[in-house]
Amino acid sequence: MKSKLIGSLAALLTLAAFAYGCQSGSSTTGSTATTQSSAGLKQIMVERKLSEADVEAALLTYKPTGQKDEYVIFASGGQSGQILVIGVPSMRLLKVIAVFTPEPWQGYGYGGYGDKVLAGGQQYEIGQRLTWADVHHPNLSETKGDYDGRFLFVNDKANARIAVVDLSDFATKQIVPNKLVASDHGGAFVTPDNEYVIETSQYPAPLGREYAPISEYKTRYRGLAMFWKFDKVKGRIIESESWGVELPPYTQDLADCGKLASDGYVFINSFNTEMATGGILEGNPPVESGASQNDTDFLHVINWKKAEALVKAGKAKEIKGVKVLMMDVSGPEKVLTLIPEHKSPHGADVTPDGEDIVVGGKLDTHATVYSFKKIQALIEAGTHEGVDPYGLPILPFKDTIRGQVEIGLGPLHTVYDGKGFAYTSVFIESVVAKWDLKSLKVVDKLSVHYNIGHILAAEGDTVSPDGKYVVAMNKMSIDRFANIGPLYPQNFQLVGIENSKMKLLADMPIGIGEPHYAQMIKADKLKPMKVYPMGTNPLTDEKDEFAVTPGKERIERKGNVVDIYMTAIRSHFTPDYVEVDEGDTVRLHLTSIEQAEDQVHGFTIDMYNINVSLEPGKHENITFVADKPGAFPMYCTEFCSALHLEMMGYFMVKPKK
Ligand code: K7E
Ligand code: CUA
Repeated sequence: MKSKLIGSLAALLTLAAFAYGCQSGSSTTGSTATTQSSAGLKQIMVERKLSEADVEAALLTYKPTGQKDEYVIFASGGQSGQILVIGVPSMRLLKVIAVFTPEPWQGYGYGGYGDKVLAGGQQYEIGQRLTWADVHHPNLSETKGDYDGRFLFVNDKANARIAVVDLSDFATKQIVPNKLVASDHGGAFVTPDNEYVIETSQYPAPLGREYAPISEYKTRYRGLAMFWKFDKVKGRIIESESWGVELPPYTQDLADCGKLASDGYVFINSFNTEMATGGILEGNPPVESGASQNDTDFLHVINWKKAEALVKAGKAKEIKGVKVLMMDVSGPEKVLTLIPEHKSPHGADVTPDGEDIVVGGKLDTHATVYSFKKIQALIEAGTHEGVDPYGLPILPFKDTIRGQVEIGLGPLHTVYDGKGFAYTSVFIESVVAKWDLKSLKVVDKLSVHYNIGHILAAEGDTVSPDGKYVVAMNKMSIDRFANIGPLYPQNFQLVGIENSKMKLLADMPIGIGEPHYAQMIKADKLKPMKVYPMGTNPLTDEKDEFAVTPGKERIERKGNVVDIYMTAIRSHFTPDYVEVDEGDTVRLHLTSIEQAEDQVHGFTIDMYNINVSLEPGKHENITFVADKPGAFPMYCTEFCSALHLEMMGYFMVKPKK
């Protein structure tokens, strides 16, 4: 057994040598160097108990220093409120983008531009400052149904917010709070040309964040699909041109946008059409069982292009200044239609050609494949088998589907390879199920470790997926890693899907929050800047009016307002000595006048909770009250040069007499 294994390892190494253009030949040609290293490798395999499959996986994923990844994943950082950027196939963490949570390295939320982004995401009328988020579904911007590498959108389930990240500098630019709903889940999904970023609610609540007793759940609680208008040139959501579609108080879950054949439509699965509200102490069943009584829930189908036209025609009602198309309009106008789904489903995933919508069974062993053509024909013909309590038409289930796939225990989400196969995450069974989109038969299953939630594919949500990798986003990792206490990391597992059998290639523990979805884009589609044009304010993407040029550094006082115009360059700040009086308002305008790649400075003042990152060319405006007297060192927080420690100064606050 062992010798056979080692024999094929030699063949594998030969292949590897060819693949990497190695000049030293192979064991079959008798090169001494390779023979010695093969012998060494054989020994390593034995000592480390590595199988041939392990070595192959290592060869397929290992990136020697300097070799770059082919793909980049943008993954939800879960409760961390951030986005993880991961290289594929190496599964190396490249960055954590600060989004909803203050992040010190990027100087996000410690005095600089990030404070303003975070402030934009607050609901001040509610009076609570939010410093975290439950990040679920990052989605890349699209042009003609293909990732264009320009922007990234993500939702905060807990507080119903959407964030916009600009991939020209990988910085969060905008957070928009939803004024109408109390939690979201079906977001952030984009329309194929990114006209809209979609956010649909999860747990129903009175629209506009009002109070209504739970006994009025059926009459006053509602869901909502929000269509956030996106301006691709400015790279910002335009709140005033955004609108919503009222939904019944079922618990809307995952959403996906139609494309190609189904362009112009949105699909949202749901659960709890029972409208259970819990109340265990009052003698009611908990939501988990109350919501699982009916045999079916509803797939919601929204014709968003028609909804948009109706909103523009003045058919919407204003709630808290937001235009909302109500159900008494959307039902009769065939804008909102329901289709039965098997009980408590999860995931609604449109195929790359837009023809089918796959809904995972969750509590059912099937995935249901709905046919868009059939759905559309029924809607247009006005055929329905009944209406729900809100007057919304319900299509006959049997006439809407192309079939059902017997998947296994707990199917959730489905992604595609663009070669005719679908890959469904199967939570309870802890497998990835690969199935044929034509025959609707499972053709391969791969065990993953453990309890896979989402699954993602290379270019997976585009009209033309790449079919090279999928990643299993596993919720549990029980015996996979060194014990680090009772809070275990989640586990991303890279799976090769180029051959008929799936192959597990690498594990990546995720030690920051519980991630949900992620998307994977070809790395060469990302074209971020390497340095900022001199004096750029990342909030506006423009040269700041207070940008400081070398030689123009100065301190100006008007009354008790002190303006400090400061520059940073290796290895000093100018000015490096600042004197103010206790109680003065300090407005620090700080420009990095570096233009060399990867020459980053930071800036902090002792005891003032100020810390900004100064990438080359970046400008920051920091305003604060000098309310603590003392002699405070200010210094550069990034090891920027041999004289980095010398890059410091004093910020003097003279006490009031
Ligand atoms: Cu399935 Cu919030 Cu996308 Cu997680 S959701 S698994
Ligand atoms: Cu600049 Cu350290």
